[in-house]
This record gives sequence, C-alpha cells and structure tokens, in this order.
Amino acid sequence: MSLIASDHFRIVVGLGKSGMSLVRFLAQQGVSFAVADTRGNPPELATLRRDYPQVEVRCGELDVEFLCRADELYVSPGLALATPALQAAAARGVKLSGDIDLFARNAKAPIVAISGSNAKSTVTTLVGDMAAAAGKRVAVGGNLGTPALDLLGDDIELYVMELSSFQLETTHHLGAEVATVLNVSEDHMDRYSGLPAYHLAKHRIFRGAKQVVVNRQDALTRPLMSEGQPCWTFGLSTPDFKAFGVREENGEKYLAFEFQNLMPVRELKVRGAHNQANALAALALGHAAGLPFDAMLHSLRNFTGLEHRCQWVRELDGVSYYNDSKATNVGAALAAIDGLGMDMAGKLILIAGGDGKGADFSGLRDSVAQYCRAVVLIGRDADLIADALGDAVPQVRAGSLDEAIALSRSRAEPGDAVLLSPACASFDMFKNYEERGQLFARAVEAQA
Ligand code: N21
Repeated sequence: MSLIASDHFRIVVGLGKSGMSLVRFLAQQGVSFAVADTRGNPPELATLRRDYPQVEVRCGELDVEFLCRADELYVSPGLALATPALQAAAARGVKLSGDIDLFARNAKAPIVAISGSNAKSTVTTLVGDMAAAAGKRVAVGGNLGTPALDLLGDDIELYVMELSSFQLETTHHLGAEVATVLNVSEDHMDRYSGLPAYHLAKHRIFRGAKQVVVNRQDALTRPLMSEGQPCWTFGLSTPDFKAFGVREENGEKYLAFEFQNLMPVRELKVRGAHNQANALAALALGHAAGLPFDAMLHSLRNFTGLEHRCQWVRELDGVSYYNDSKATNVGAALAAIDGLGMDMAGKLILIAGGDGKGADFSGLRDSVAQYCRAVVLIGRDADLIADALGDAVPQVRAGSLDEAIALSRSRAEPGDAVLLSPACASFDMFKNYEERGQLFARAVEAQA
C-alpha cells in the first residue's frame, strides 16, 4: 500500500447527467474529489457550483498533472477513453473507471444488465415492468432515464440496467445476476476503430455474470469466454431446452419456453418480428432473474412500446405517420423499415439522415428498394446515404424537418406510411433524438 496523498482522491471527468450523479454519490460518501470537463461551460456547471461550492472544477482542455493527483478517474460516457490526456494519466498509474463500476461495487441487490446495438431500452423497460408486476421493489435506469448511482437504495430488490458500450468500457467488474448483449450491429464508428472494438466493449457486460442470455440469431451476442454459467437463449425459431422462441400450432403462433406455449403472439400490442424477439429476450431475462411467468405475460400484454420508437403519430389523407427518431443507427432503421414494410399494403416514404457517426449505409439499400416509394434525406450526412442507396428509389433533399414532412406528404399515396427513421444521431440539427422526435410529431400533428 502506498501512502501518498493522492491515494483516496478521485476526479469526475465529464459533467453531464451521470457526472452529476457521481458528484452526489461521492459527496454523500465523504470521499474527496474534484471535477473536470473538456468543455468551457458544461451543462451541469451551475448546479454543481450551487449545490457543491467547495468542489474544485477545471473546465477546458484536460490537464494531465491535475488528473494525476487522483488515484481513480470516473470518465463520462461522452468522452473517448482514447483521449490523450486520459491515456497519459492511465500510463502513470491512474485507474480509469466509471459510474457503472462504482454502482456495481455498491449495489446490494441482483442486477439484470442489458446491452446491444438496438432494442435495449425496450427490453429494459419490459423487464422493469415485469418485475413491478411481480411485486418486486425494482429500480430501472442506467443509459436510459435515471443514472445508475441515483438508483441505489437499501430497499431495492432488483436493478434492471440498460448499459451502453461507452458505459461498459469503463466497467471493470459488473457481477450481474444475468447479463445480455441483445444484438450487435455497427454503431459509433466515430468512437471505435471498427466493429471488433465495439463488440469487445459490449462484451464486458458478461464480467462476473452468474447467468447469460444469448440471441440465437446473432452469433456476436455469445460470450467470448464462457465461464460455464447457465445460458438461456432467445430467437424466433422453435425453442428447445433453456430456450425461448416462437412455436406454431394449428396455424397460431405462440411465444414459447422449451416445450410450453406461453401466449399467442397476436396478444402483443407491438408489431413486427423484432418485437417478438424483444418480448422473448425480456422473458428470458426475467425468468433468469426468478420472475414468475404470469406477471411477465401480464406486462407483455399491456406493453404499447416506447416514445420515439416506431410510434404511430396520426393518419392524414389515408397516410400513417410514424416517429422512429430513436433509430440512431442502420440496424434500428432496418428493423423499422422491414417491420412496418412487411405489415402494410402500401409503401413507405422514409425520412433519414443526420450525423452518421462513420456508418456504412449500404445495408439499407435492399430494404429501401423493397419497401420504400421514396427517401427524403436530411442533415449532415445526406450525401453519404444518397451514394449508398444509389438508384434503389427516388431521393429528395430537405433542409429542415418541416420541409421533409411537406415533401413526404406530397409523394405519399393513400395506404402509404411516412416513417422518420433516420439511421443517424441527431446532433447536427437537434439537441438529441428526443427533440427530433418531438418536433416531427408536433409538425405532423399541425398539418391541416
Ligand atoms: O440523441 C441522439 O441523436 C444520438 C444519441 C447515439 O448516437 O447513440 N447517444 O452518443 C453518449 C454519451 C451518448 C449519449 C449520451 C452520452 C452521455 C454525455 C456526457 C458528456 C455526452 C457528451 C458528453 C461530453 S464530457 C467532457 N467533454 C447518441 C465533453 C463531454 O465534450 S451517444 O451514445 O468532458 O452524455
């Protein structure tokens, strides 16, 4: 043990929502700490100065000497670990960690840990609903909603956590009761060297997990090094042992576990094959966490989906409008295009574009060719999408969301649907995907 002064000093790097939760937690624990942020005026600065005036804050370019006064840095998911000042501090022996690691060290109840490129908020919400329906005192959050450390409480019986790859990068040990990576498709290529690095970050979720849940239809969701834990699977095929799937009997499709049918698929209020997979994933996680089937099925029957997630907005001139602003990558947009396209007689007018984060958009081409009447492109990377789609369908550019809606409306025919599913982050034009979705829905509702 070293006795140097830095031994119990921490620095919170990045003062966003989770940074502020770290500040509250460390202050309450009586740990001495400081705060740093690369931005001149980080969003929570005023709150910090008001509630914790004694805490030292350094804004602007990170100072390696300052960072090296700490034995541990809690790095924001908004900051790349490759940031040179962080790497310099790490090379000098400073531990790089994050809020999820600290959460895991302090959680006294089992954790259900959920990651994936797509559907993690939906499945997290479902498992949280299921646990509440089973009468458990459950806390739900992480990457969605409440930051992890704000969920900690002595009376909590189960934690259901959505975790992003950025949060997992700084998590050394999670020790979940059950962990899953729902699916892996390309995202955040502006922050990772490639799909392997992104995949590796996601798989840190399995560290110390007592049980795992795997997607039978996506080999990249299998733990790289299994520690022999119980492994439950989900997928749309007929299930056998330790498996959740879909079984067809007398022309009726059922969600099923092993050799037992659980409920008819048609009782789900959410449409599309991907939503059946989401329901099965939630059942597998809930079952591994010890939840009873009756409560889980009750939750599934009542679930109507999340805001901004392929959400029906209105019908106008025989055309339905859907807000899928939460589709911030290609995989998510594909699920919406295929899911909606397959279910309808008419065609889709797709509104896409924004900050592409270095994505390869060619994966959209086949589905767009099959299901879309036209594509309306917005945002910074409109040209990249246009090139990737080639002559698959007619394309038009729009300078704003309002213009995109007007152009879509003029091209749609009765029976069609207009779908905002951008396959991109929103940061080039909006505060976040929520704002993009709200502005879309409001503009659609205002159409006369
Ligand atoms: O909303 C959208 O349109 C896109 C969402 C995505 O593409 O998936 N989300 O990139 C990552 C981290 C994402 C979202 C939120 C966060 C956490 C932040 C905290 C700090 C975000 C940025 C910072 C920035 S901290 C610092 N200097 C989109 C900075 C910091 O510049 S995401 O995965 O010291 O919130």
